[in-house]
Amino acid sequence: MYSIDKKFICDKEVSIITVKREKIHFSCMNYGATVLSIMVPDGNGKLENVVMNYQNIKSYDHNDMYLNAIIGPTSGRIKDGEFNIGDTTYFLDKNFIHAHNIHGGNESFAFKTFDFHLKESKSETTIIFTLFKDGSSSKYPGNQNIKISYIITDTSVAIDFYGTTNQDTLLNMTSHLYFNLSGNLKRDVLDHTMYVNASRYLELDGEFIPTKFMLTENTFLDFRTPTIIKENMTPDVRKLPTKGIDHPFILDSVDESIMQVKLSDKESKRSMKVYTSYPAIVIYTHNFPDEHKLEQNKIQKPHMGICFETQFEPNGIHVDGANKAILLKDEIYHQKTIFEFSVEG
Ligand code: FUC
Repeated sequence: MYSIDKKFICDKEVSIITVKREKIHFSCMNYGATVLSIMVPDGNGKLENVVMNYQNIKSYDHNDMYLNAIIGPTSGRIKDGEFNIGDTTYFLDKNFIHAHNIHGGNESFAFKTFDFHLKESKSETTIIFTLFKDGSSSKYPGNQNIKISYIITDTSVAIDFYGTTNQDTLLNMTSHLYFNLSGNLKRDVLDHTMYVNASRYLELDGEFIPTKFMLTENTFLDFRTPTIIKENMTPDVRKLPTKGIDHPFILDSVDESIMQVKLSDKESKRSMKVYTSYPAIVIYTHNFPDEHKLEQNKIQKPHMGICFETQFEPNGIHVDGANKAILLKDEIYHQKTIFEFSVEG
């Protein structure tokens, strides 16, 4: 069952789509193909929201945290905001410390209004968002047809990322969902337990630019055995320039059937498993809150959410040995990420 409502974000009319299935309520809007809430049961069967969301819909207008939005054409930072394909250099917006590109710059998909339609069957409801990116008004080459689908079953939300281009281009899309399994943001995520299938990560330079492959072993980024987040994210780690985890984890084996992340909250008994066809996940522990209030008028504090931004290695075009995320003319871009919810313990 689904319903569609209209609201205004400043001068933009947006559609809010709400899907209600027995054990999951999901809501999103066509601005940024942004998720507004995901409600799943706790150990007592109580449905509560497990993503951060703003109190006021207007806060989503060009939100600096990219809260729950779809990001593209590229995710993460691109050094100096430029890249080459063949003999051509492309210059992007330098919207991170006026030096580098982050999350696609001013033309980020997070700030676009998508078209949409829905499909529903007994086992799933699918919201299909489509966007045409016109190469003539873009800093990225090519016209692109983008399709982002949210597939909601009784226990999972899957995101299907699809795109085509008529010119070789860079394409690296992600979802910037901020999870918190405590339910309605009762606690921060530092007491959540996390497993990540990654023995390598990308080191960041002083300006947060991913530079080279390193081993997670003996670092605060080693979550190959399930670990309470705050055990690794010590006060010292929270004093780093990143103020917590904000790193690309390189998955040990890439296959949509492999559980790459497991996040659990003992108190609510909620767990979430992440599956993806992408080779990397940027894990970000919400280290830089903004000034907007969250639902139930909550003031933001660090680490109230955690993002699993599945993607090709950010800045891969400038990193030796990384996926470059170049999509060739007439090639098809197709990746999938699944967030699966359960109750355990
Ligand atoms: C993540 C991080 C950033 C940033 C942003 C909102 O992808 O890598 O540091 O703050 O999202």
